Amino acid sequence: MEWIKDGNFDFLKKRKVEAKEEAQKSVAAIIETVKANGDKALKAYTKQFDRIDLESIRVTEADMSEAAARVPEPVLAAIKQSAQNIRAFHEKQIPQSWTETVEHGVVLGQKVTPLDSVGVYVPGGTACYPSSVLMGAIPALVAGVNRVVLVSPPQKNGLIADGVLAAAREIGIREIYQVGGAQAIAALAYGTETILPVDKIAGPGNLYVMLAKKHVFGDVAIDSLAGPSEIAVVADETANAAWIAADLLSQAEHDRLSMPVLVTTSQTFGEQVEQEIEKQLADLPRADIASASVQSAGKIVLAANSNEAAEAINQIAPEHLELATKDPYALLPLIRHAGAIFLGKYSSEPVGDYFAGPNHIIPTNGSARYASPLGVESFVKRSSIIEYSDAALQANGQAIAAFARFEGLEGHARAVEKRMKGAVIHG
Ligand code: HSO
Ligand code: ZN
Repeated sequence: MEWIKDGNFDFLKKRKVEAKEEAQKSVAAIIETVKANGDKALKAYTKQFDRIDLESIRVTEADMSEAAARVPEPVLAAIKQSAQNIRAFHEKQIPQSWTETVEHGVVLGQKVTPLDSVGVYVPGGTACYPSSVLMGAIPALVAGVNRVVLVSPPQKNGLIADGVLAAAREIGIREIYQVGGAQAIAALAYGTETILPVDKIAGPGNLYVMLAKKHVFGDVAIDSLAGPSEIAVVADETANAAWIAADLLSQAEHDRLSMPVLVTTSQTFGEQVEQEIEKQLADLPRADIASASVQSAGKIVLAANSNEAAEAINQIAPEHLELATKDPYALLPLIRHAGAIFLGKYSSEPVGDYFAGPNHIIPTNGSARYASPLGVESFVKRSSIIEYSDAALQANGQAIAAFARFEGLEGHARAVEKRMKGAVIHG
């Protein structure tokens, strides 16, 4: 881990993974080919990238139930409980439509409508992510989205991971396609013979998936551009160094480019965590990935006091933040930029990844400065409601017409004045 003792956060500038032009070009080509050739292109790319000859792009009901039957009972029970917790949390987020009647009987309001259709991308790769099925799809279901579709790359055995299918089955998702990568994003955006296009694409993926989402944005909505996982921990000497080291490693094991950061007021504590990380890496199954992340992006920031610690966090704007200090609630008001905030010594980050209820699809790459975790509001939109009465039009018509004429829009002015009694100047 690199120590930062001078408050210099230049390392944050290197945080963005710059996409090579070559990758961008190949993503653009994949998208155009899927647009032109549909299912045929999906099968060809699946053969090329996943080395699978797809018989059927859509996962069958039988595949789903067989997959679920292969998942151990305690895991199915955990998926079920987790889904309940996630649903309960997200139900509190449902935005309500409202109208109000103001002066002259004018009615103003907002009508909230769920999106018609949503595609959730579930990554494949070195781990399998049934938890991301729940986190991506449940908010859309709670929002009332009619059609929630899942796409995920097939594994070496030619099928989507059992746990992913079991999680989808648990929450009632039946429309699943075994395609991944940029080709899956293109199919969701533009449709193929088998896959009808969706209105919004959500969920994390690798660099190609991210570039593809960026490419199709505008033709279809996207949630965000997720980068590698990040965790920042503010801890003082009252924290348990072994526990904090384990939490940092939990995110480091996601990706070689993940960023684990410790911010502490105690040099001794920082040194203890550093030693613990080395110790725990020794028998961590994904030590190769975790140690690459620790070495390339791991930081220990030494802060003089809690104000400085909070300032460091606000500059980092981490995806996940743990406040493992004596009084985490005293620190909380100072934190302005963090995607998910875990308070106290028992709130280990994976509690949130799997179980607590809040979403684990959270802004990365410093975007917690302006963005929020995925939620029900990601899957609804608002329509404004306006009803003007006769009295309101008579009272305000002149002002509206004057405003319109000032903008040089005589037609607008006349439309309002037509309805005005007495003062109508034009026909
Ligand atoms: N920590 C990841 C989510 C995840 N963790 C899925 C385990 N499974 C999001 O940053
Ligand atoms: Zn995680």
